[in-house]
Amino acid sequence: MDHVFELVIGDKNYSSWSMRPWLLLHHLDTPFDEVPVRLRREDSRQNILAHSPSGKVPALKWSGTTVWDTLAIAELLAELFPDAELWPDDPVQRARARAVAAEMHSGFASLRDQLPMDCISTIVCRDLGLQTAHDILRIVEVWMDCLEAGSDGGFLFSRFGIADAMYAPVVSRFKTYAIDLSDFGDDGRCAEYCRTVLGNDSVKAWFEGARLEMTDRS
Ligand SMILES: N[C@@H](CCC(=O)N[C@@H](CS)C(=O)NCC(=O)O)C(=O)O
Repeated sequence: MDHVFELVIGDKNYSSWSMRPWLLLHHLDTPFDEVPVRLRREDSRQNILAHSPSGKVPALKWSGTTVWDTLAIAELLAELFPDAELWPDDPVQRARARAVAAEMHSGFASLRDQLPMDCISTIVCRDLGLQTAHDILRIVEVWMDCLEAGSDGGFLFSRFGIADAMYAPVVSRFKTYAIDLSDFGDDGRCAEYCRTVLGNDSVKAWFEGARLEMTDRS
């Protein structure tokens, strides 16, 4: 069955939540329309509310309804495209992937606050706060654990999936702020994982979109 999708997103350079479902749709290679809404403007809330009852992006319009939360959109896509294995097929791995994705969805507030996503920029951050450092330590621990458990495809659960989409904006932040993960216990696997994510076609396409968007505005 062909699905008709409209994804309401914020600025590609800044909207980390928008990036996640966009990556999944792009990865699925299924057609979808983008509905861009600019953030950080006086009329942003009003413009988002025209599409999304939560007043936040992303929101996915599909089959006469609107799904307004990143994780809910990811779950819907996993359900609609079972062959893509956006969650791992193995139940134990799937349970772990869900925990890893949920931890991102509900956590790492300090990292998100102190190091906002800015895909195209390089920014010097001289003083990471203690809480942000704790967040990075935990992310390295999570990634190492996944990559240790036999991730032969280079992604957290081998194939690109929801867990990777959830952490892709974190990889973008680590690049922007030049975070050296070896300072946080990485033995090289996390740095390699970042390179894999940054080399992913969907991630590259999002970055290119962010670059074009910002070029158009300058
Ligand atoms: N829990 C939501 C969070 C979404 C969210 O916070 N989105 C931000 C943009 S990245 C937003 O829409 N902020 C409203 C605004 O900037 O006006 C989700 O998972 O989708």
